[in-house]
Amino acid sequence: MATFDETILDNLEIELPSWAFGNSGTRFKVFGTPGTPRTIHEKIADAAKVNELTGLAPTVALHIPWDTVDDYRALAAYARDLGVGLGTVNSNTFQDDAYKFGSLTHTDKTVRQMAIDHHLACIEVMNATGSRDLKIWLADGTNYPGQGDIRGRQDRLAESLAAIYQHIGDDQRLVLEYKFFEPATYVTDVPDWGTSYAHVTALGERAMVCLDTGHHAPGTNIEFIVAQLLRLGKLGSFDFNSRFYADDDLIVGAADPFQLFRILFEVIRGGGLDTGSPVALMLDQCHNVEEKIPGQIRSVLNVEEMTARALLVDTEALTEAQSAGDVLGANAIVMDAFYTDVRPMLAERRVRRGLPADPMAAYAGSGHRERIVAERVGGTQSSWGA
Ligand code: AOS
Ligand code: ZN
Ligand code: ZN
Repeated sequence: MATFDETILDNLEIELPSWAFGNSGTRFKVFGTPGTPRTIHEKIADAAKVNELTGLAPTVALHIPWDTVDDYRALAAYARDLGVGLGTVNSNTFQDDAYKFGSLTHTDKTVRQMAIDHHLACIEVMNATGSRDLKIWLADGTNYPGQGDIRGRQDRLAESLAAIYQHIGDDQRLVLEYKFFEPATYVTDVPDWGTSYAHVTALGERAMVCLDTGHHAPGTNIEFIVAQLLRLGKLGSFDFNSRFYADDDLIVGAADPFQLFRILFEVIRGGGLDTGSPVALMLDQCHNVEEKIPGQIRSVLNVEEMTARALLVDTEALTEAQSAGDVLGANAIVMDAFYTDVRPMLAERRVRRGLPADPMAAYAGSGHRERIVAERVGGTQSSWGA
């Protein structure tokens, strides 16, 4: 069996989004799942279960205000007791009526200030939880030509981001996510990596780009963007998921495992998984019809599996083939790694580290699902966006 230095796998950490454990849906229907968490505490407990069985998911991302509590220090202590930490804090300026025509880009200074203040409140949460990253994704944009002044919106965005960035602590970062459309359909104010890059570069060192794999037009070469951002030192984090059509938020690696392999190959190539790298890996997914805890287990295993395959690329031979102009030889080296079944090796590695060889089967046989279904009755199940 092919082997490689396992340090990168040892260091692999994938943050889970609290909202993945809540019920979510399409525009048409949110199907409930029995046993769905009713509180952020139950969401954290579910995330801790994923980590317990995989050893891959030591932190949970929060979403404010969905995960609002009175005492964030106590919440961080609760998470610690379950063996996980609280990670990225995600802001939300896409639910209030006030934001109908924009948040950080709004023409009305009062609305812009309200959106800025929300981010400052998120930084306060980070100060209490010890979180490093504030992740900003904006729904801001317009639907019709003429509806807004494209240039003016960029100027206001830059100003608002600067007001937020001033409050980012020395050990904290602001990561700005881009998305090419939705909910806006004509102009999105942060539509692409270039726009995000321009804004975070203007802000300073502690501002970076967040790349959500589902936020690109079909056919986009995402690994090129990864390589470029790493080269520029501005790739801060990933929101992993997969897509068939739009921003589907499906299980990472489900739609196109080869694309995930190519992305992870470039991450490794650029030092993104080296010790001390600034690149944070997160999931940003919704489980509409499948079970949520197994959905998250499957997701982190997919990332681990494609990382292992990417590590198998014989980079020395590849460089030689590239320099020799051996097109098919170079391609074969990459494909050989991609086609290698690393699952037996990863199962053996898990056992060596005191983890179940097959975390999916371990969960199914643990009785945990039956327990939470019986326990979590009454109250209101959490929903994406509720
Ligand atoms: C929205 O499309 C973005 O992917 C966000 O990162 C994320 O899904 C959202 O903030 C979760 O509510
Ligand atoms: Zn995202
Ligand atoms: Zn998204």
